[in-house]
Amino acid sequence: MKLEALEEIKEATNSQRIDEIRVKYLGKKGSLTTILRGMGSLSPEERPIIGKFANEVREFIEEEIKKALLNIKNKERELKIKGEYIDITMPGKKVEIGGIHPLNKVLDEIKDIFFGMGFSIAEGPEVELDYYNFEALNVPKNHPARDEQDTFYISENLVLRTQTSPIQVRTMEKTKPPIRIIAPGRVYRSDAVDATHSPIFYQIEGLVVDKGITMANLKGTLETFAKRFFGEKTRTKFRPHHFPFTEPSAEMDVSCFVCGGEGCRVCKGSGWIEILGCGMVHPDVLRKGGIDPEEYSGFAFGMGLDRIVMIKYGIDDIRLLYENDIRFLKQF
Ligand code: 2NL
Repeated sequence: MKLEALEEIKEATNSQRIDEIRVKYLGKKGSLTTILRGMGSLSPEERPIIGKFANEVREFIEEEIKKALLNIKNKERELKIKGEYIDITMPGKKVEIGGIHPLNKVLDEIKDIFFGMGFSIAEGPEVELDYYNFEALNVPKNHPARDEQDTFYISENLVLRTQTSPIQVRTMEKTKPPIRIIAPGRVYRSDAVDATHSPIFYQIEGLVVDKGITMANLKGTLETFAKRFFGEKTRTKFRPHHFPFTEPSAEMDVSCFVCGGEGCRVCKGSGWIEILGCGMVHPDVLRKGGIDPEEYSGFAFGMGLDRIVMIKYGIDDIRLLYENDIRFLKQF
């Protein structure tokens, strides 16, 4: 039995097996225990001899089990350490860092240019009262501009803003001139998606109100912006236009920053690129903003950020700005 137990202990490779062996020989129903129990039937002469021998066997098996367990524990520890081994000479995992989206990159540039001219940023809600989006901007309920803009209506008096002008109306209500703000933000129109239209896009508007503001201030400010953004050689051209909220109104073109005005693919051969609309704030709009047009005057402008980004980088499809395709975004 001694040899049989020894053999089994030697073959055991884990502590669970050792436990089984212990139960088999030394447990309550184990073989050695059975022998010790049977001692009652032995003669008084045999008893001490067999007893002594059985005890020796028990001690021997216990000792072997102890040794085997120690051995197994050491092996298990070794294996565990091997499994947790770290090769500190291996190159690290590369951490992918995101970039600034081209819309935000260009927005940051434009903000910086206007910060440099003393403007600050104003913000407002994207879900806007019909009053601030249309009514206060000289666009009454039956005005054709409301069809043109094909607005998303939340309810009769609540819309997704179609421009960021409502921010400026709210600013006029809250603050006394001088006002010098730009109002960037997301705007909405119920347009079908194609290469040049998206129902969600971005606008940057600006508003200046003070005593004695004239068209000269408008031109100076927007020319400075054009030169800082497209390059010092850029020339500007103001064409008469119409907006319900400004009078007079104009659109500003910049000389093509690619060909310098010669005519190329970017400017479609004309040498000029249209980049924004502007004008002197209509007296009725000032009045609705709580500002007396007899005392103050102002100019305002608005541009589509998406359009500017597309012109600047030569992007021919607006959808690229909203699909979040890494292969596209990586380039900026
Ligand atoms: C365009 C033209 C424009 C304005 C926006 C404005 C705002 C107030 C008062 C008067 Cl509160 N005007 N904004 C003025 C002229 C043009 O946007 O083509 N945007 C993409």
